[in-house]
Amino acid sequence: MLSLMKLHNYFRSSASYRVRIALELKGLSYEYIAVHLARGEQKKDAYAALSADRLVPLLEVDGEKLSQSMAIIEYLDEQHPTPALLPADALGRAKVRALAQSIACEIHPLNNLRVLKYLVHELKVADEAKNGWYRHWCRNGLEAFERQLAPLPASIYCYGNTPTLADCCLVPQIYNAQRFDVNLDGLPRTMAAFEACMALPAFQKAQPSACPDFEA
Ligand SMILES: N[C@@H](CCC(=O)N[C@@H](CS)C(=O)NCC(=O)O)C(=O)O
Repeated sequence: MLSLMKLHNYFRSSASYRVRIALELKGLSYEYIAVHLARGEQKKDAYAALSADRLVPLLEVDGEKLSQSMAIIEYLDEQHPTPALLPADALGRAKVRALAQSIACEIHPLNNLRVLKYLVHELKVADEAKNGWYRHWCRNGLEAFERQLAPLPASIYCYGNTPTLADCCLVPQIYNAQRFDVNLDGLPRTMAAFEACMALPAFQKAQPSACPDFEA
């Protein structure tokens, strides 16, 4: 008998948010286990015993522990193929993965909690300069994302008319960008895809304000 999946995550973590979206899109139920990143719970014994990288998300499934949001989402997509989060053709899959990785590999690592903390605590960067760093790399990455979308055929979501892995990555990034007051003007296709996603119940259920550990 298959056990209930457990998602170790944090309401504000964008990598966790990606996985929550994928789970909701696929209609998969899971146990929500909160790891309070701001209190450093990811480094404490209980979580460190589970997670080699001390990062969220971590998905426990059938006695296995899966890390890295993109790997988790692709695992879910392979195990539960409907609705598909990657196109059926190889070219389409490469394009969707490129969009997703533009966010997950280019923007997110530079603006991660531990990177921002290192800037402030070790390099003694002032809070405003740290926020400037965040805004710079986020805006720069989103402009690149918009340039990737521009030549694609018109579509409701990032790629095509059903949500894909790219949308799972985009929505949390825009949520964070809004928190840090990043200028989102002049990104028409990016923001149209974001708005279209947020009209869907799956994205609404996965959003931070709907999480059990949400704090305003
Ligand atoms: N590439 C990883 C990134 C995971 C990650 O950086 N998670 C952040 C939250 S979004 C985290 O756990 N940060 C804890 C810390 O920085 O100490 C993924 O996609 O899962």
